Amino acid sequence: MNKAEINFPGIHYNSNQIKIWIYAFTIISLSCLFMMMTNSTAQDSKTTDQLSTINEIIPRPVSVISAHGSFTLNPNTIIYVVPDSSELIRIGQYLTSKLNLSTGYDIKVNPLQQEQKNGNIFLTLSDSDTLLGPEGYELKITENAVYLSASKPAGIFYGVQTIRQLLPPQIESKTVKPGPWKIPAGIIRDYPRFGWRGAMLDVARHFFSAEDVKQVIDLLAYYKINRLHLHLADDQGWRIMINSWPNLTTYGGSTEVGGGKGGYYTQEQYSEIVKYASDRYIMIVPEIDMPAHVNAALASYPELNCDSISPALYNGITGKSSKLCTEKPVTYTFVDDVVKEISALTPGPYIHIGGDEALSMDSTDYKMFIKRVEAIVEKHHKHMIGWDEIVSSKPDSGTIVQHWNSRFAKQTLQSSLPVIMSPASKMYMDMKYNITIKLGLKWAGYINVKTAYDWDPGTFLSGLPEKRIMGIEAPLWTETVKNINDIEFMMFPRICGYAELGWSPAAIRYWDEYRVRLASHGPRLKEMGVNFYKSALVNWK
Ligand code: TNX
Repeated sequence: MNKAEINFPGIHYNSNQIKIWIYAFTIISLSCLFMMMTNSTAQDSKTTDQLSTINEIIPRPVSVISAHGSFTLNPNTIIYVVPDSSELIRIGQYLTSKLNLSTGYDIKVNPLQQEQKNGNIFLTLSDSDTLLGPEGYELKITENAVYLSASKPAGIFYGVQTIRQLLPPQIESKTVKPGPWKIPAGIIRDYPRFGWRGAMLDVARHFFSAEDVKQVIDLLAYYKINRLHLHLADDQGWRIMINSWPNLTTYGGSTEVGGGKGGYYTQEQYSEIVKYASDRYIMIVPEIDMPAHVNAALASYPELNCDSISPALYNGITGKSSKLCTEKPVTYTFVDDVVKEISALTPGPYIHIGGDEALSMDSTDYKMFIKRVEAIVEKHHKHMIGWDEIVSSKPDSGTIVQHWNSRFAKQTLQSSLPVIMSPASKMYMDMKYNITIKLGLKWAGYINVKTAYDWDPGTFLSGLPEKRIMGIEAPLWTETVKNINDIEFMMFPRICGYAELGWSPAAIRYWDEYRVRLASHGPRLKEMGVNFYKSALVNWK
């Protein structure tokens, strides 16, 4: 039999036919193999994408391009800073302070040297990319290195938060964990929608220590929030030492809702908070509420009362109809002293004077008072901020209005002032998540995690042009909130959503996608020891 012939019973092939069969067989097997490979690559990349932290960042970055592979932190990783300014070194050290605890490595911050081996992180300030703006950053991650660049240090700081979120959740552990410490490869370009991304903490109804406030600041920074408004005085307590009026704190700060011992910040402690916040690119905005919400001041100084008789300290939960005596000159000396001392302690350009709910005051008196206070704030080179009500006094163009109550929407719309959006029905973190929650109030409605997230501050007040919106701020009033555990429970996870409303473009925000990303932050918040509300609207990991 010819070698090149195969004979099956009834079938004969010559050598050419055999070649054609082998050829066809090879082509078919190769394409099958190729199809299997591409199919599995597609599936692999789908699974890695789904698992990859690159799709878990909150607030959602403007643009994310993921690539194959990942960078791995190792004991020899160095963080190089360019230029080696003290500010960049500080940000680098902030990052190492987070990384070294959980990795157990001793990662150091160095100025850039000539030759670097693979495995390092580069923090670089550069003017070349003007599109990123003052808070934006670009992050390139390859298998060999991490390159973070920005035009301002704030951008580097926000990029560092993204790096933390790209690492596994255990990176937030305070004790050494095994790793591996992988950062998925890709390119992220990112910058905020609004310049004002705030939270507010009421330290007057219940007092919280400087340590508690710092804990809140650390958590806000993780989500790229850049303002912390402190509500420093109300009926139930005055919380910041004013050297020229010391009884405000020593007496007026000596209680809180429920009759606890209250407390106050010394000027040194306040300055420490300001510095701690500013190192995390958060501006402190101090508020002294007036002409109403002032029982603590009236109780501390009889002369601030029209009848020169001080009321008792107040530790109830509901509002009191307290008001400053607008006819007395001493009232304006008082306001001037307070604004002067707080302005001197506050590097930020804003003083919040409240101005809300002066229900027991004649409206002509109210408007006159607010205008006089505005002049005092301006004299001390600050811009005044006030709640909706101040609009009736026709403030100057440098003044800012904080929108809280829909009753005043029309008035606020009709002014031409810049607006900070804090609509109570969406953003009041003292509102209960739902009917089952013990903490909190409900006058503005229940605010579950979806209600808090699924709206757009840009279109909420129809007719308000986006250029008038400075940004957003989520207030936490503390009539029912007693300690840091309560603060965390009411803030988290709603604040994660507010952070995203403030940062991410409206066009890339969807509740159904967000809730999956939020679920992946459960383990992170747990590692950080945050007492967050495990909303049933989210399938927590
Ligand atoms: C309204 S918002 C207030 C606060 C209360 C809060 C409770 C605003 C300007 N005034 O004094 O603490 O409601 O939700």
